[in-house]
Parts: sequence; structure tokens; C-alpha cells
Amino acid sequence: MKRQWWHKKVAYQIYPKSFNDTNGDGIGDIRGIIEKLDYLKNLGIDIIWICPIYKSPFVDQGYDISDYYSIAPEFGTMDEFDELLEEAKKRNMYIVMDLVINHCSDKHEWFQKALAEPNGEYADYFYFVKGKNGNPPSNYRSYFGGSVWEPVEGTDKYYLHLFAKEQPDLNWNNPKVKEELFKMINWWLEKGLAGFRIDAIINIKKDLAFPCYPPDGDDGLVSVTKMVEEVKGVGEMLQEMKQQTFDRFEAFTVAEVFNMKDDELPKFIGEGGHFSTMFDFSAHILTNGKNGWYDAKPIDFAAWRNVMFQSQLQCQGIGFLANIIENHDEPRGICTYLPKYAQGEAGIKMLATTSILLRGIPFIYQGQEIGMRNCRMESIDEYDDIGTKDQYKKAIEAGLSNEEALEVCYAHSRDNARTPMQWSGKDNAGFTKGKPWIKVNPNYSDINVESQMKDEASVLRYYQKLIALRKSEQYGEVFTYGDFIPAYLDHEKIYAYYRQLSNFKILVAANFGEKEMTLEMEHDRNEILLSNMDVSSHIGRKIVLKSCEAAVVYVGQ
Ligand code: TEU
Ligand code: CA
Repeated sequence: MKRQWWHKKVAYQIYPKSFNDTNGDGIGDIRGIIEKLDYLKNLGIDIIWICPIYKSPFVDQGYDISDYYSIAPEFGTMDEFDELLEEAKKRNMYIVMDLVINHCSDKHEWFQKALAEPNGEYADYFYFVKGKNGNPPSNYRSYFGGSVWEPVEGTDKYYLHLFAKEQPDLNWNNPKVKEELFKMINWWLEKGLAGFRIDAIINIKKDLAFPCYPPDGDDGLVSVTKMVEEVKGVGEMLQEMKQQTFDRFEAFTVAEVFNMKDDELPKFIGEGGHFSTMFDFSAHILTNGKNGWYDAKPIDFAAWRNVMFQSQLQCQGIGFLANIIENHDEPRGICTYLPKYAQGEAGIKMLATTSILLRGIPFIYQGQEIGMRNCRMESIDEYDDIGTKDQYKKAIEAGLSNEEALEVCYAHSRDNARTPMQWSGKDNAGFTKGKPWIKVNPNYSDINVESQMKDEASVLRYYQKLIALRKSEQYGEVFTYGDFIPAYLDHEKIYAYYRQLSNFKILVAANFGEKEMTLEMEHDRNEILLSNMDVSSHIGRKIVLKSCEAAVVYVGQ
């Protein structure tokens, strides 16, 4: 495995709108990120991924970009962004931005020009397609519900949008589009960005015949992922982008990929692959329902352990995955992966231990390090997210009551991850002196950075120790390059694995069950490196794990 500069790093995802507001407008800003760089450095963070801060109408919270070359005034100025880059560099930290190039905003000048001249050159920057017998060109359902086709006024054409209708898909078959996008990517890399998180990138390749598929829902539509999964050739586009941009700067790239074809993993993240790494969403996919959130089932431990271990093994020898328990599109990890009895401090630290020490680069999402959790909204109007409103409607149409539909949103909405970062027990959790753009989780007086910094036994202090262990002089190599070896699979509710590099072997073991469990060790020369509970620093041939106990054990040469 060729060593890369990012291999031993730990990354942190910032959702800027909810991170830290310094000018009292209730919206997080770049100045707010600059102010927290030392906090992040102290946590042990090296790489910071910032969700979109480009000019946008915010229909999809910035994932609808109307100008790729400007900072949205809501977040600050380009000068402040340059200052952020500089301040990060001073601290040996790296800034990675969000690259949203499957689509742009309908307010982008390209799309406005396309609408003005539906037969002009800019219409070819998008997919302007004739309907079939008075219907849209195909029966695809968008990720946010409804058809992916929107009529182009004054024509018999439709334009394609896999996401919201305010997010028209860019036509990657048009060399001019690729040229414009590659120029923009290089412009940002020349400024000193360390790389990008790449948004929804698997969707850029379309089947231009737009074949219809059998409907998969009672709306007569079929998920657009069906077309994405069937069409071939996305690799050529990704490889071209890499050669024209990232390779020139040794940029770090982490791709957001759903629906990749199984045999494509080496091409995506192997040696010379399209990307440095990609997020492991195998656990998140378990939370999907057949028709929507309303018929999703809670995660089963055995299924979760199985998909995580399969993912680790599949990737071993090919490349590295980016490991998460949550992000800005998902509910909080504690509420998704921990059973109710395990959602206290010990369980939260246990989940952190089993995730951060996996093989691959850890990505911590803002607030995860203090154990932030889902936020109950009193009505659908308290939700902001376009996807959540669609899922609430789906649940009501499926016959659920308002309360039941709200319960579904409480479990699944990505707004759970978008409530303001909880810095202190002061008003609005210290996030803003103004009116926050979205509800602050009322539990901020119990869960916040300030109180946990002062508490040696807090979740935050545990994350600091865990990250320090992962990056330590003594064990950094084995946690970065060591093999992942499943352990104690025959023990129900035990989530355990070895990390091994030559004969240097460490056991990560956690008891997700309610009953105390005893694990037989291979020998008696073992030493506990870290535990989420007070245990003796030495153990013999057995280790006893209480419910929600996790231990990192050096099992010797
Ligand atoms: O998400 C892409 C995407 O596929 C998600 O919408 C996913 O299908 C959904 O969240 C279910 O897990 C990216 C961004 O992360 C998301 O915030 C944007 O809404 C979306 O692209 C459009 O840009
Ligand atoms: Ca602000």
C-alpha cells in the first residue's frame, strides 16, 4: 500500500450553518469556524470537511450552487475564507470543501441562459429532453420524491433533476460542462484547498435513452437509482476528472457514493483509483425502508455487525474507507446504532471506540464528539429539510397519523444532525446571540462542550483519548495499516475485532448486550490500553465486559 499524506489523519465534518455564529444572524459562519480551530486541534483533528458555503438560494441547504466561485454572504467573504485556509495551515490542519457537480442551482447563470434559449448552447449544459406521448421522458422518482422531469416553459421539453427541481442535473456528456467544472476545481485547489468531499458523484452518468423501468411504488414511478445502477461508464468520467484536476495537486478526495457496482471498488479507491477514499454507507443503508422511512425497521445488531465487518474485509488489500456513524444527511449515530439501554455515556463511548479504531480514515461529524442526539420537533413546521417534508407526506399518505409520522421523522430526519452545535449551557447553547435558523436541541444544558471540557469522564474527553491512542507513536501504525480481523463472532452482541500488523496485535472488544460477557483471551500477557469504564489495567486469560463496556487491549507481539 503506497503511503499517502492523509493515511494517519483524523477528519471532522462541519455543517457551517449550524456550527458557530459570530455576527448574531442565527447562521453559523466562517469566522465561527476560525474561532474553533484550536478546539478542533485540541480534539486531535487534522482534516476539516466543510459542507457547501458557495453562493446558493439554500433550497437544499447549499447543495444547490448558483455561483461556484463565490462564498455565500450568509457565511462571510472570500477574504475570510482565505484567512481560514491560512489559520488552518498554521495549525497543520487541512481544509476540504464540498464539490457539488452532479447538479447546480436553477438560479445559476447557465440554467437561466438555458431557460431563456431552450434550443441554445446552454440548454446542452443540462438535459432538455422531449416528452413521450405527452408524458415526461421516463418514470424516474427523484431522491426527494416526485418525477425527476420538470416541464421547460414554452416548449415540449422537460429538464432532468435527480434531486429537487431547483437542482437541474449538469450534462457531463458536454465537453464544455466538463471544461468549466475542471477549471473551477483547479481554481479552488490553486487557492490551497487540501481536497474535496465529492457529492452524489455516482449520478453524473446517465443512460441517454432514459429507459422506463417497472414502477417500484404506488406513484407509478421507479427510484432513479435503478437507472444509476444499470448504466455503465461512470468510471471514464471520474478518471478524466481525476487526471485533469486532483492528480495535479495530490488532492485528498472522499467520495459520497451510493449504488456503486460491487466489482468497481478497486477502480474507485484502489491504487490509482478515482478517489482517495469513499464513505462506508453499508450501515446507513440498513436504515432504509422499502417504501420510505415509515416502513423502515430499527437496526438489528447482528445485521449491523455483519455489514460493517463485510465492508472492512472487502476493502482490505484494496484501499481505505472513510468511517462514520453519522453525517449531515443522517440522524445521530447514538439514536441509530445504540439500543435504548445503551444510549448513556458508556454506550456512547463504546460506539465511538468500535468506530474510530476501524481500518480506514475516521470522519467525526460536528457534535458527535459530545454525544449530541436526535432532536424531537413538535410539528412538521419545525423541520427545515426538503427530504423530511417529502417523507412526512409519504407517511401520512400511507395512513400514519400526524404523531406517528412525526415519530418517523424523529428517527430518520437529517435535521437531527443539523440542530446547532452545543457549545455551552448559555442561551441557544452558545451557538448564536441571535435567533437560530433552526431549533436548538433543548438538551443543550446537559450536553455541551463547555461542561464536558471540565469533566475528565465526559464523552468529549474520551474522544480526545481515543483519537490520541489511534494516532499515537506506539500504536499509530497498527491502527492505520493493520489488518482488520473479526473476533468472537460466536458471541452474540459482542462487537470485537483485532487490528494486526505483522505480530503487533490489538483487540477492540465491546459488549452491546445487556448481560455481562466473559471473553477467553489467547494468552495472559494482555494490557488494557483504553476502556470506557474503570477497569484494572491488567487482565489474565479472561476479560469480563459489563453491558456497554468497551476495551482496547494490547494482546502482544
Ligand atoms: O446526498 C446525496 C444522496 O444521495 C442523499 O440524498 C441520499 O440519497 C439521502 O440522503 C439518503 O441517504 C448529497 C448531499 O449529502 C445531500 O445533503 C444533498 O441533499 C444531495 O447530495 C443533493 O446535493
Ligand atoms: Ca452568522
